[in-house]
Amino acid sequence: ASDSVSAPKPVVPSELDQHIVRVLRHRVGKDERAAKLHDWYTSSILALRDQIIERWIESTRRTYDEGGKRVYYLSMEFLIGRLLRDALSNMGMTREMEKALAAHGLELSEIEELEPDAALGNGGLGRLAACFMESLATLDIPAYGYGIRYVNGMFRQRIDDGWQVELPETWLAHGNPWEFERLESSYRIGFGGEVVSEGDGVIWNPAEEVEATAVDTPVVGWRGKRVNTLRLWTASPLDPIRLDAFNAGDHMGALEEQMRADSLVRVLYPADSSPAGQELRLRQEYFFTAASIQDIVRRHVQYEGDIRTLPEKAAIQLNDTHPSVAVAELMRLLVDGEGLEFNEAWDICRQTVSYTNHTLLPEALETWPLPLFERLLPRHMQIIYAINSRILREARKAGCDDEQIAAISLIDEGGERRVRMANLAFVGAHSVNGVAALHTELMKETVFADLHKLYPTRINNKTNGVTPRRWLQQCNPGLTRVIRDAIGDAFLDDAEKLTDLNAMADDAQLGERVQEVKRANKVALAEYIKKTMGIRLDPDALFDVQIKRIHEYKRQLLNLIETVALYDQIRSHPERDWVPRVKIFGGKAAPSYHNAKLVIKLANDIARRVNSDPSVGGLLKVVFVPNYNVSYAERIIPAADLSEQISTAGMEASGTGNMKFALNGALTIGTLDGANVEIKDRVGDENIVIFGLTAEEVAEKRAHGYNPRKVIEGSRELGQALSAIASGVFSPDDPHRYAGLIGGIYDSDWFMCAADFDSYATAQRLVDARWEDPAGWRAAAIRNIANVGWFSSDRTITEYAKDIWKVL
Ligand code: 26R
Repeated sequence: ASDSVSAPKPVVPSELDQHIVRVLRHRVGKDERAAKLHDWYTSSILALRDQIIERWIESTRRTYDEGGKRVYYLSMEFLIGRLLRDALSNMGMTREMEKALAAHGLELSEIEELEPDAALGNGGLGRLAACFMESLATLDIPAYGYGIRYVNGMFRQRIDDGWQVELPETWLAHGNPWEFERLESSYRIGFGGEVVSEGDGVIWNPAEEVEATAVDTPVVGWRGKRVNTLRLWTASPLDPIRLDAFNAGDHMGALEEQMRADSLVRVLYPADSSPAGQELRLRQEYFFTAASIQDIVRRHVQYEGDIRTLPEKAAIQLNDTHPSVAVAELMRLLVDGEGLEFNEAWDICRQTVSYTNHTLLPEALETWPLPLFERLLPRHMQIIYAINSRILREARKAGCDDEQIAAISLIDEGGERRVRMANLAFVGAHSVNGVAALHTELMKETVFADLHKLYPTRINNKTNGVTPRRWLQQCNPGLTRVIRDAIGDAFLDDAEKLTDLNAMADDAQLGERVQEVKRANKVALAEYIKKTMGIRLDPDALFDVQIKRIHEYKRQLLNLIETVALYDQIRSHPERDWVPRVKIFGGKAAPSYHNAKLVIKLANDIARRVNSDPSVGGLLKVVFVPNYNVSYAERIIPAADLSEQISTAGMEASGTGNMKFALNGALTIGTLDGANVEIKDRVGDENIVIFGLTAEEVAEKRAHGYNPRKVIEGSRELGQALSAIASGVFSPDDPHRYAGLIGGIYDSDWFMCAADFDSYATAQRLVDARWEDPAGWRAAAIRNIANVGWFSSDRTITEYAKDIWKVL
């Protein structure tokens, strides 16, 4: 009350403050007194953006003047999240913005909350693309990200009575202050029709055409040295309305073209398990790939005049096979457009293109029915046949037998004939990389074994990384401060300098400060969960977290079975001094993935029962947080004590959450899978908890008969937990709900939940024991932080730049 009578503090408006007010008036059209929070939000971003644009223009000029090679990162997904905090921090303007907003009685944190998550991706692959964009700018590499400007990105997840419900996310509803539409950068994209020969060449007459128009978002690197461009394509019809049809009374038919164009950029495919068998997905892939390749070729010819120097000036990286058709599209432009000989075009293509594989799961390897491909892209089909005959002749000459030829072919001839996008990307690229050491070795031994024999130097490894700006500095300012006080600022520019912490890992004072920050982060998360879900969590309990897409190979089910076993144990032995635990789950299931959705329901059923059981006395709490996304990850990861990375060995290509948790001082419980293997090598065996079968042992069990029933009979704890779930203890309203899910473990257990259970449960009790020694736990946490700087995406991108793109 005394505030209202005392005179306002005289504040000298800062330059940024004045700028924000000018923007508010002239671009948003509001007076300070009438401005709503959202108007301030828009004005703040626009004012910041003005500063970014200066650097952007400067970066573009420099690239042009230097005439060096540009990197083009083609990706169906960019899982960016929010940009305000990231841009402010990288521009070094956070304090300035806080002050400017304070002058109007506003808090930056509340403005930040208004920004919707740009969720133009499913999970790991999309988030990796976003980290890479930030690192490319940080490392001052001229680069463009190319993708689709989806109107509806990842769906919003609601939990209704424990079940996942999908709602459309309308991230563009209030406009997007970050983006610029570039009407001058638009291209015609054709579909269907026929190919006719004309003289020496051929002409493709598409039956249908849409226009792709660029929408650009600036990507600021650390310390704002370079600003690169994320170029997302939007679609429009050549003819927005057919007036003849409209005037004849066919009002819907008149708008058909508009609707066809809209559908191309309408939704992100949420299916990250099943092959998207839909024609629309192939259309989306071709739409954004063709626009990107045309843009690259046009830019090159405009600056250089000669298409034959393309490999010296452009490196095109394919993020998985989704943009594989780039190989055929580039060949088409070189042969049909530029009039090059096939062989010369092929050399240019291979020198320019490279491909990253992100999964070995057979069901996620893209293939398209040949009739569909031929109908939609008849000229590309011809080119693919031409490439195939060349490759198969090469293979024959190298001595391949029929079986090897069949495996190498771009066409899968077994059953319904299909085009193999992975093989197309492999042969059309000079580099094919995996995303973790183990994954890369498995690529050589499994999916690409025969191609690898034919081209033994092509496969290489580039272990994934994450940007330490977003995943340490921005999401965990408390920890960042503690580290700066301990070892100085050098780690801010080189994450590998975090190793300086090793010398202090046992320092009690540092341990205490790290612990204080962790506790504060846990309190903040607990408050948020209380506010949003009404569940009360004890910040002194061990926060045990598994957040990622829901998938059988990621084994949320194994974690849940162990949770049930622990629940049983606590109830049978209440006298033991149990370590209080909070089990936090989060993640989305593909809408058509039945078992994944059932796992979400199971987590919620277990949570309801456990959380309301007075006999566990608060020693165990289970929470499934709804709508897990990038922003939620930024809240949860700094508050985690234990990171669950428990995929069936050999199935998780890399994982990147694992890196983020370790960087924020969580200990990992995990299998020897993906990048966990390399995390273990770096943090040391004593600072990580590894359990379970190795990839080799999994393969061997699958090949030589594995009897899950026998395993279950041999483990009382496992047997009881499985029976409890299967018999409806957690689903009294529908006792058979989980009979099928659990039956799958008895019958086949493809993902080895039973095989790994005892080892996992034992590992969890070891975690408890370690938690009882707080000083030891803190030292291990510090050793994790100290030794995972290598997993910075700056290191990953430096390797791509040197080994694949040759730009450093
Ligand atoms: C074909 C289509 C439906 C589809 C399949 C699979 C679309 C998207 C995916 C997602 C896959 C390829 C993915 O996200 N892979 C993840 O890539 C991360 C970054 O390399 C890895 O860390 C992670 O292990 C891997 O699952």
